[in-house]
Amino acid sequence: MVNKEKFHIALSQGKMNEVKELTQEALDNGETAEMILKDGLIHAMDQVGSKFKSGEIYIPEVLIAARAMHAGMAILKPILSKSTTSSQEKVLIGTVKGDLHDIGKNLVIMMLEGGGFEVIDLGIDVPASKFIEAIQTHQPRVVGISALLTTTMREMKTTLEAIEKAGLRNQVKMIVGGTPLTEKFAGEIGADGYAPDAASAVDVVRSLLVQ
Ligand code: B1M
Repeated sequence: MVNKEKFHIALSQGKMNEVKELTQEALDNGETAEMILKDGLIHAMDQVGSKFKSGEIYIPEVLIAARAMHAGMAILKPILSKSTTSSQEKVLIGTVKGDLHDIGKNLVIMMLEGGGFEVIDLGIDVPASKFIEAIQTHQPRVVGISALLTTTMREMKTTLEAIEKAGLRNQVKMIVGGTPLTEKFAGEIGADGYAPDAASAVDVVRSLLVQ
C-alpha cells in the first residue's frame, strides 16, 4: 500500500528528493504508477490545497509542494507515457489565459501520450490567439483546454468563440477539464467533451475521434 502520510509530509515540506525516493520505493514495492499518483502524490497535493484554502499555508509553500509533485511525476512519466499503440493522432493542449496551474494538464499529457497520442503542449496562460495559431500550424484533431480557477473558466468560452470566429471550429473537437468545471459547464460553453481526471481524458478523446 502507498504510504499516504509519508507522501504528505515530504510533499508538503517540498522535499523533492524524498518525494522522488518515496515514488521509486513504491514502484519497487510493486505499486502501480496510477496508485502512486492517486494515493501518494494527488492525495498529498489535495491536503496542501485544503490548508491553502483555510489560510494555514501560503503561496510559497504551495509552490514548493508543486515542485516536489513535479519531481515525483517525473519518475512516473516514463511509465504513464509508455505507449504500446501509436494512433498518430495529434492533440493540442494548454492551460487557458490567466491561469498558471499546470500539474493536472501535465498529467493529462502523460496519460494521452501513454494512450498513443502525439501531444503538443502550449503550456500555461495561453491566449486564444496562440491556440488558433497552433491549430493552423499543427492541424490537430483534438484541442484540450485546462482551467483551475473559477475566474479563468470563463476564458475557455472566449477561446472557443475565437476558434469558431477563425473558422477552425469544425476542424477540431474541443475537450475541457480542471477542478472547477462540470459536464454541464462544458456543454454550456459549447465544448465537445469534458473529463474530470487525466485517465478519463484519454477515454473522452478516443470517443470524440470516433464521432
Ligand atoms: Co492555486 N488555486 N492559485 N496554485 N492551487 C487552487 C486551484 C485552489 C482551488 C486552492 C484553494 O483555494 N483551495 C484555488 C482556486 C479557487 C477557485 O478558483 N475556486 C487556487 C487559487 C485561489 C490560486 C491563486 C489565485 C492564489 C493567489 O494568488 N491568491 C493563484 C492563481 C495563479 C494563476 O493561475 N493566475 C494560485 C497559484 C497557485 C500556484 C502557482 C502556487 C500553484 C500552481 C503550480 C503549478 O501548477 N505549477 C497552485 C496550486 C498547486 C494549487 C492547488 C493546491 C493544487 C492544484 C493541483 O495541481 N492539483 C489547488 C488546490 C487543489 O486543487 N486541491 C489550487 C493536483 C492536480 C493533479 O489536479 O489540477 O485538478 P488538477 O487536475 C486534475 C483534474 O482537474 C483534471 O485532470 C487532472 C488529473 O487528474 N484536469 C483535466 C485538469 N486539466 C484538465 C484538462 C482536461 C481534462 C482533465 O482536458 C483538456
